Amino acid sequence: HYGPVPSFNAATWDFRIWGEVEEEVTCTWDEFNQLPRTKLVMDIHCVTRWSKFDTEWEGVSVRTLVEDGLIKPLPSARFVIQHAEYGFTTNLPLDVVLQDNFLLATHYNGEPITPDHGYPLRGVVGHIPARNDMDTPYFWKGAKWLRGLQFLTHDQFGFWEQAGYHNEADVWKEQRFA
Ligand SMILES: Nc1nc2c(c(=O)[nH]1)N[C@H]1C(S)=C(S)[C@@H](COP(=O)(O)O)O[C@H]1N2
Ligand SMILES: [Mo]
Repeated sequence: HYGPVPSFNAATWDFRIWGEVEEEVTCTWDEFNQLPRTKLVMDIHCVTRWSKFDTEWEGVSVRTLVEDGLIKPLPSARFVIQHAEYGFTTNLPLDVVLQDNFLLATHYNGEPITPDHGYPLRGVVGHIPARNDMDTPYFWKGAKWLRGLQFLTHDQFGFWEQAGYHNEADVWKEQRFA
């Protein structure tokens, strides 16, 4: 990752959802922890040619939040930017964010995600083998130290994408650079 590992203060941390949604939402760390939780076991694949099998993640599913009416994307919403500490961003199509393999993850293999890997919250994007209608996404397009989601009508490159990394980053095609 780029830059230092940020510190976390539960009293001042908040999570914000804004943009192409019916209502903007902000929640505190306590409120975030009241949200419905999901566990997910999946293989992760990186565009740099490594895989890790049967990884277990726990956190909050954006799809569940939408199904429960806690997030109401407008019909115009088609892309999502994850916003993290220090202004780091990364962009994904909304249909990827709404897959059951996308999680706002607090735990990895039963333990809170470590500071280096995004404590207290990181976006996790992974592949489910049955879903071959969709590109296998780019595990690295998950923001560590995640603080918010912005819904957009049009795609807008994030930090690494602006720096010349491939926007789709299909792992099977090894799409590293644009
Ligand atoms: N906030 C933040 N998140 C980030 C990045 C970053 O620079 N800042 N880099 C991404 C990239 S390029 C990678 S490869 C992974 C690295 O995650 P890891 O340190 O858990 O392996 O984090 C992703 N998320
Ligand atoms: Mo990376």
